[in-house]
Amino acid sequence: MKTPKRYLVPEDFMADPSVHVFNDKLYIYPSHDWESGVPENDNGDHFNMKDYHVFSLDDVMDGKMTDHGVGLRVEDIPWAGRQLWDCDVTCKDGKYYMYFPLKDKNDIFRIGVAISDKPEGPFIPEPDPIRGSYSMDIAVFEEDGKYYLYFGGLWGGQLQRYKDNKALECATFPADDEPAIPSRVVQLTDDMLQFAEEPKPVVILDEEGIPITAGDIDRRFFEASWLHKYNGKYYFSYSTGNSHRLCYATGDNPYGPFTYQGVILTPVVGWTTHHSIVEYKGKWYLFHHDSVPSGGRTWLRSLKVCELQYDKDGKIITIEGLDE
Ligand code: FUB
Repeated sequence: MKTPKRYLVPEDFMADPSVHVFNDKLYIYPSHDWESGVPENDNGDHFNMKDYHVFSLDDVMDGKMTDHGVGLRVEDIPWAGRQLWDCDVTCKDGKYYMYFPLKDKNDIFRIGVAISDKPEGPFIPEPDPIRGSYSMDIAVFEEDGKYYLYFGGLWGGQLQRYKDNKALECATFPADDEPAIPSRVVQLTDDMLQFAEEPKPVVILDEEGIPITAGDIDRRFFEASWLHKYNGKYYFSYSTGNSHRLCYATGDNPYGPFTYQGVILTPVVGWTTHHSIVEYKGKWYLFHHDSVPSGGRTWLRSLKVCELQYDKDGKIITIEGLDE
């Protein structure tokens, strides 16, 4: 389906939008791309982000985007090495918790927490990353006072360096006919600062109930986890990375397993694709990014939004990534 889309921040480069409704407004927490001069490679070194801006909006397709300025910067994080990638924010008891992936001084991705009294920040980082955290691309889903954190991504996201939540001596990719490396989900502690349990794999099954394999690159998880609920079902959505799609799978609870359903967004201009899905004022929206305004430079991405629709059976109607 071709659908009208809006670029949200035409004056700057922003990517990986995590979007939530707080105090009746939409708050957008993107990664902040910039021209750092780092050459492009499969490790993602060119995504050399150093701060986050926070935006809000109350009319999705036409309203003014308010830029609340910098919510967190890398130099304020005591354990920082480099690369602030996709974050997410949630609210508990009037406090706002930002979860962010950042490489530490040994160039290992860890997940940090930063706290604010307001959704727009500024966010004050905790002195250390979450114990036992690894990899990147955070999404937080809340239900009945429980907070579920989804994370993980392949290649530069370092997920292939871990198995059963332990670091491996060498990065290991499964053979093409073995189950794909899964995203992870974990509940947070009551104080929101640590993992309350061991992270669990987010298993995606095919229509016959068999785990999607590593060689099935059009359907397997790569990065950019997101969870939303529609008509009582849990929708786990993600990027397929090197096949450049946003796909989704549905399940009966936040841990899964989830059964593959289809493509949400076909490939966009640019290598990465990353999104969030949110309901606001009775409509559903897909927030994502592409590299059209930068002329295809993969590390300079622009935020976009469009409406997302379901058919009568709850299937998401596929959106065309290319507008022309
Ligand atoms: O923005 C850096 C990385 O690119 C993100 O963490 C991935 O999801 C991809 O969008």
